[in-house]
Amino acid sequence: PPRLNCATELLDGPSGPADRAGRLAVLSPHGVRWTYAELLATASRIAHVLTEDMGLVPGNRVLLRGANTPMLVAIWLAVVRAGGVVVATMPLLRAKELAYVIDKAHITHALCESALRAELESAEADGNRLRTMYFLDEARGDWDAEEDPGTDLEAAMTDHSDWFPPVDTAATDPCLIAFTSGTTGMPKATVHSHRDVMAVCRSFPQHVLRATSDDRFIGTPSLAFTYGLGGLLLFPLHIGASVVLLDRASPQQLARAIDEFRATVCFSGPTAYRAMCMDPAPYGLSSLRECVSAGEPLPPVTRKMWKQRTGHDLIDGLGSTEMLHIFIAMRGDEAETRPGALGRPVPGYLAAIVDDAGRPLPYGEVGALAVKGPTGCRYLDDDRQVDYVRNGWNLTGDACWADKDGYLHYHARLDDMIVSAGYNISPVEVEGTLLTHPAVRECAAVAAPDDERGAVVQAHVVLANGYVPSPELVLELQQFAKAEMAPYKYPRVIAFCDALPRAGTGKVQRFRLRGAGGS
Ligand code: 3SK
Repeated sequence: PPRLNCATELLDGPSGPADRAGRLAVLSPHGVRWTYAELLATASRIAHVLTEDMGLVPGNRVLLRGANTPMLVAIWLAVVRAGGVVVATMPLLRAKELAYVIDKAHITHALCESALRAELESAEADGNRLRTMYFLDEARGDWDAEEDPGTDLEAAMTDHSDWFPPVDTAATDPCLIAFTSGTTGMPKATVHSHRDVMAVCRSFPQHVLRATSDDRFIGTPSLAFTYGLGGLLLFPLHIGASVVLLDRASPQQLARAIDEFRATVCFSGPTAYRAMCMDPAPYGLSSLRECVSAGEPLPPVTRKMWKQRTGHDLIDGLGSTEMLHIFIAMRGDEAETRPGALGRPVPGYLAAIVDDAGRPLPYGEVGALAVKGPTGCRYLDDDRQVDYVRNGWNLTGDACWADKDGYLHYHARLDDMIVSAGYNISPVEVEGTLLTHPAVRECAAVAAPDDERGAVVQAHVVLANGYVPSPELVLELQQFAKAEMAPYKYPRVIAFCDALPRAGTGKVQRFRLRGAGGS
């Protein structure tokens, strides 16, 4: 429809609020259990605070800063219900990064968890442009208005009604500005509308995930990362399911919470799934029904380990902040017959593999992935828009190839491809191979400059428990890689490290590994 407020759709569902009022909507390990009626009441009170106490008018941009909690979900819905535009930020962002976001997105208001206020205050040190309120850190436990007036937001909420009529917005009005993780330069701000939000709710979850209102969602990605926003807010609420919000989510904490809450649908990344297999905690994970992996390429060995550990196949997905969510995916049960494939376009999206001039390439040839569908890239004020969208196709920056049945196979991020002595080497393949060696817990392959070959493959390796770095182990890993892949792909340089540098999204920051030493 031309008029649409997606927060209403998410809170009320297709049959109106009465239908789902008593169902559980959001839960947390700190004891919160809100029904849809309670979530609506909380979001309504916050929307009143925003509009009446903080002077928000439709179109204002509101910075959100907090861990994944029920309160953050209510705030997200409140801002959108009031016609505002959410700009959610990763909890780990420092003052300088926050200042960039505030400036770039023309933020006027902020709602920030009290435990995270210091960096926001220093981001604002040079001017007090924002109208800001703070809310309680979830780990402080249940909040009781009588005993503890809390911080500004909770105190202000008590004065307001628990019903806020949604602002009448156009479907094409922006409701979200999401920043990319900035692995290749300054983060880009992507703008998404109410219609975009509804479009992603009706594509991947409906056609690939096929969750129902009886499902209970859980997972690790931040709500500030659109992967987490979809999996842990938009998708469960759209279908009237429940979601467990984990403010801290190490793989161990995730495994424990899956068991404790009997979660059925999990959104996470390959590293967490692998860690749950490598350090098996005494949690059965038997409640799980569907598990989604995205954010980083899924190594085949991780898929296999997860199946052995849980009996379930992972759903692999490729998405981007620009497209809002997943546009290529494969259900786990298809994985058996399509080993190594990434998947097919999610219904609603089209994909093509093109050369530098945008011409389609034959099956089997590696080229740039181009996609189009109900969502697409709209950068805020950024020259890079013309590089991303050409002739209506979004160039995602991924290199893939397609087989004759229309399945796409992942090669690498275009920026990460390694060209060595004229060979085009996929770091994803090198990593996937090294990960099958028992000594390797995590790894990332990058190009290291080399006088003779132009570049060579350098692997940064985090060792599994019980292994220590040594020249012998370097040789062993190199021999192993040569035996498993065409020898020109083996890592000529190997560097051991304690952890890979990662962005708040969990993505490896390869730019920080290029040029870092090794043997
Ligand atoms: O950036 C990604 O990897 C991603 C994956 C799935 C959904 C959304 C995003 C941004």
